[in-house]
Amino acid sequence: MIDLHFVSTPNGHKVSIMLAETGLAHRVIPYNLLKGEHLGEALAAINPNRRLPAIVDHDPLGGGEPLALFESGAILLYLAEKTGRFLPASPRLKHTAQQWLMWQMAGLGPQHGQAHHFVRYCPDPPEYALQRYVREARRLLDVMELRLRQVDYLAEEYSIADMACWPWIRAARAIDIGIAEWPAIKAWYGRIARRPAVIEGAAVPENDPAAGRVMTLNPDQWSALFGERMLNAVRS
Ligand SMILES: N[C@@H](CCC(=O)N[C@@H](CS)C(=O)NCC(=O)O)C(=O)O
Repeated sequence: MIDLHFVSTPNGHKVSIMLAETGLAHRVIPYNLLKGEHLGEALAAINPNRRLPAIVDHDPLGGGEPLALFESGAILLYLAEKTGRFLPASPRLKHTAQQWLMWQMAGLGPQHGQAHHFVRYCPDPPEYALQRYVREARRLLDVMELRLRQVDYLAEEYSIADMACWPWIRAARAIDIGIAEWPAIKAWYGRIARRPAVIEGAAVPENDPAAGRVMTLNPDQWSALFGERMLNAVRS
């Protein structure tokens, strides 16, 4: 049994999709970020970074004590190794999949994340920051488009690299980026969206507090996500 510590965001959906794809037994433990539930000691014991998703595998690869893991990319690699699925068998394609997974973790996710911050959460966004992150978000889509003009999936076969990117592409509409501008991404997006496990994993659970486009947070909610409450949780 795997516990999935979860919030309904692109990073969370990467893992809920992988769990649906592999059919591994799991239970979802939802957190409400706006209430600061992720800042408490329960998550800190699993993830000192106090961010989601995280997992605890009670029947871990290699045996022994339950294994706690954080960072969605590391979790996807672990689940791929545990099941022997969704990482290509050939070394060439396996490393290609890992390359695109790292690209998602270091580029697409963080840069789109900053664009989401300034477009959706920042009360008075500076024009410079808006331009900087939306431009970079779009540039990364240009990069992905070039790749997907050559291949159906990022590592030629459907893999955890696609699972990592797909929820962030889905979320781009919330920052007014329409993927119709990138035809190869649009086709790739549709191929993946039709997979039954993606439909299942991407719907878990339907409690996205940030589903709307622009979020107006009260001061306490803002503090839990971006201010003193967030900072003090790690320092305490
Ligand atoms: N690189 C991390 C990012 C985790 C992350 O930032 N998660 C967000 C939700 S998508 C979170 O927990 N936010 C809470 C906060 O910012 O305090 C991963 O991919 O797992």
